[in-house]
Amino acid sequence: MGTQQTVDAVVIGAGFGGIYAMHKLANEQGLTVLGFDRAEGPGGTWYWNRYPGALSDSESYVYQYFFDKELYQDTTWENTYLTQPEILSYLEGVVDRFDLRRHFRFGLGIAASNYDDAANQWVLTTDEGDTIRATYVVNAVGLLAAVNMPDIPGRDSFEGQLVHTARWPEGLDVTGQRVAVIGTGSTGQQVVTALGPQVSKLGVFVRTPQYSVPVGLRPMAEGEVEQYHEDFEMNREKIFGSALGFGIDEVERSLWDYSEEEREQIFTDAWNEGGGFRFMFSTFGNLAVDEDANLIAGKFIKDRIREIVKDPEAARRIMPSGLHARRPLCDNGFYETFNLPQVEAVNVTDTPIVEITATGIRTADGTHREYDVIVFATGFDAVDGNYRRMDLTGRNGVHINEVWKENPTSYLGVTTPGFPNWFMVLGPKGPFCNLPSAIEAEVEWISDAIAHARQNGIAMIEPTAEAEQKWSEHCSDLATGSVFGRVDSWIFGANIPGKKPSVLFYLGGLSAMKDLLDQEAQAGYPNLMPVQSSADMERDQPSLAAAS
Ligand code: NA7
Repeated sequence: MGTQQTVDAVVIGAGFGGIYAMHKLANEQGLTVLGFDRAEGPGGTWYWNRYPGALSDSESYVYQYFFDKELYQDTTWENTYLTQPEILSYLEGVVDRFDLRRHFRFGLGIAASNYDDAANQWVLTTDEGDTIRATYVVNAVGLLAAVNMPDIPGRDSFEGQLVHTARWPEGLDVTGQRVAVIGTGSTGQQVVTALGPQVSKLGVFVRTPQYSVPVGLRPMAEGEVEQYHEDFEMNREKIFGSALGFGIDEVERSLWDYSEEEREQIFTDAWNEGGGFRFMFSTFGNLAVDEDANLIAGKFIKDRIREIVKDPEAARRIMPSGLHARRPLCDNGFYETFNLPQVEAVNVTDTPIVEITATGIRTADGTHREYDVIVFATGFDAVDGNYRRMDLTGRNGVHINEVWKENPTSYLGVTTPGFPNWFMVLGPKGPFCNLPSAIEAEVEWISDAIAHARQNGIAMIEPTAEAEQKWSEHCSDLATGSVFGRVDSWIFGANIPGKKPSVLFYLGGLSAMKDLLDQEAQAGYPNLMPVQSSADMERDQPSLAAAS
């Protein structure tokens, strides 16, 4: 029989979202809060993704919290981008700085979140069977955290080491070994680039080659960090006032207004400066909406690949085609890696993987390649994956998988009807942008909504079904106009066998999202309903605005 405890709030997850939510609720509002994370410490994504080469591709001065000027100005950056150990150490530092560790139980997950209609409380069950009753639940469970481990025949018979990049064992050193990497998304590109020079043999199993540009990793120039510190307010405004939150110039100019030479120059400048989002959004304003313009950007990248990769057959195997409409990627020498004699590209569309054997990988052409280590860089069941993996029921015992049967929905990415006082950080249909900034905006809204309800004596709140439906439709409309919706990728949930593709993001941008959140709060939460009990839901309810 497990223990039982009652608190004001539970925070699930101790990454960027969970840490800030804990600070807002425990430190600022003085609530009793318990935090849980299956990891043995804080960090979220940056705790788990310890694979060689793991790097954020938002610039260092951007990939930060902005809620505390002193924290920002006390933080220093060696390079233009942050490695995984640097981000992990930053987040650990934030936890200690705000004395948050004592609220978290690490190494312990939440297996079930069930709403108790009679008590108007959430009942959460840990992996060890303990229960916690809470008035509020903040889910900061990670957008890219539910690991996708494809069930390739023979996978479990491999006698070497088989690892997923998001579960890379601390200290695993593959120097001098024979390694296979399956997958060439953002993660696969980073791990391939890092391992290429270290290993004796590297097989890169490519299924859908992607467009990538240089990241632009370099040491900070003298005085550069100090300048970012000094410009704190300006940086914050630039990031939160932009669509993407990457600190880049988001241009509106059309590619069609420039000559071929001018376009080439603009693309070359962006290529030399570095950054996947810069290449896509700071060159021309129509690459994400106009297929023909997009293909011209793609051609520029393909030309660079042909220049960089010396062996034409290797270049062919990793050559992207079609629209440049997945998450914009950037790398630190991915294409150059294929010039190393020990690196081999295997295109699994040409020659599919038939099976993993005890000693390696067999492809459809009959070739068997031997490896000591197989790395799955196969991504995540993104956005809604972690919710669906929980025993999660709202009012009247309805499971989240039932509510999200057609597609995962939300109101403003943070709440959903039927789940009172239950909030999501980076839930479905939240903004597609620099994630720490989206997290910060969402956590502040969640915390303010909770404070507002408490101040007004409202027991439970949840969005109206109408508000959610309108939000869903708006997200779908925006997705229709974008090239991103025209290719299969995790952005639309199209990377997991059996998962129904759907609109998982709000493509209207960070600043528009923040404005909408602010408007909802300033108007007194007109789209949230106060709920006293489930019976109340049967009656017409005034909105929170009317109640306050
Ligand atoms: P991604 O971007 O989803 O990439 C996963 C890669 O794994 C991609 O190349 C997939 O090919 C490949 N994959 C997946 N399953 C298989 C199988 N069964 N066989 C061969 N290849 C496979 O995940 P990442 O971790 O790289 O990045 C996710 C985000 O995390 C990233 O954008 C950052 O925001 C952080 P496919 O393209 O499906 O053909």
